[in-house]
Amino acid sequence: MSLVPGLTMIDLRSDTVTKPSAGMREAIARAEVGDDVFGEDPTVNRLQDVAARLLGKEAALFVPSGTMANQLAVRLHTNPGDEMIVESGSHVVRYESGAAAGLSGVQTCWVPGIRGILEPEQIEAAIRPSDYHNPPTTLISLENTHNRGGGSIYPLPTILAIRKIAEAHKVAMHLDGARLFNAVVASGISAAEYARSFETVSFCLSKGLGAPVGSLICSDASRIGKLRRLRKMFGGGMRQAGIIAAAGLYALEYNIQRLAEDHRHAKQLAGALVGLPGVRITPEHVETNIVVFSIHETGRTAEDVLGRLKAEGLLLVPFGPVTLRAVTHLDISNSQIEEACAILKKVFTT
Ligand code: TLP
Repeated sequence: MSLVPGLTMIDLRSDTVTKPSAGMREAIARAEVGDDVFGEDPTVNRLQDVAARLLGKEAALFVPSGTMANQLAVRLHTNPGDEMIVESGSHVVRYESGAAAGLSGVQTCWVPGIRGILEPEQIEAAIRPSDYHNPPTTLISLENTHNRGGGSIYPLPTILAIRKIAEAHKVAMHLDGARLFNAVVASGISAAEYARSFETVSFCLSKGLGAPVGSLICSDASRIGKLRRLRKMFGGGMRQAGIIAAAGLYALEYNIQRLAEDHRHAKQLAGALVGLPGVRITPEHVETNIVVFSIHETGRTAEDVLGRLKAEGLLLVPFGPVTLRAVTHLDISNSQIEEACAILKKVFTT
């Protein structure tokens, strides 16, 4: 439905805007349900089994959001007064309302990466020496793909090197894999291979995979048992959640491989942006479905440009005063991408 009368908006604000397809809605309608707080929802149980198997972990827990999955992991791995190492642009500290401090009493050590990726030496330097003046470093949280990094993929060798350091210092690792399957499809590396280096891994069903709600956190059975109790504490215990879990199962069956199409669309957008007056973008940096670009040299503000794009029928979001983000997803067709490219060209050349 258009936000501007007479215009059908092309919504590239986020891959969270996707709506359940007809097939997914049918799966939702057919879902068998039970009370999941009693562990009796067969569809939730099936989704958790499928997710655990995909990630090569013993067990998984269905939670309402990516934010809750991350924050449950923070709570699980840390005690109040501990420190966790994060990349400065990571979702867990930038977009989760201060939850690590608010819900777990954790101090965060922000390390700036390149397009969201940290080098092993940076992690090693950030781990606090054991001394009672220091907060104990008990968690390293990485993000793959990295949202503010422009959908960048964490190189597997870097993850493996970070894992060695974490083991040497007995520090746990959590992966915010909200868009892990974008990394899987683009790199050809399996989810289980990525997941092996982490005690806990979360991924979202409600982004590029197209489900309306839900994320999973995967780990060993003992940690999942503890997380189940913490989920209850955080208010995330759901009852007949099979209704939404059915959408998740559908998403995992039908919507993983098609992410390649979103990646192709993102590259097409990046290609159209290259060379537009005042726009800065490095197309080779567009690895998955997120396109981040600077409009600094246009002399216009993000707000101004976003208004002009909206008037032409294209929605993006600001990622800073002079930075914009576009995210491709399964509700966007080839012709809408072509139209989006034409709108960008018009707005930046007139
Ligand atoms: N990201 C949203 C916004 O919150 C910024 C978006 O539009 O991209 N981890 C990562 C890497 C995310 O990008 C997001 C959502 C989350 C976690 C949180 O997921 P939800 O929205 O389900 O809490």
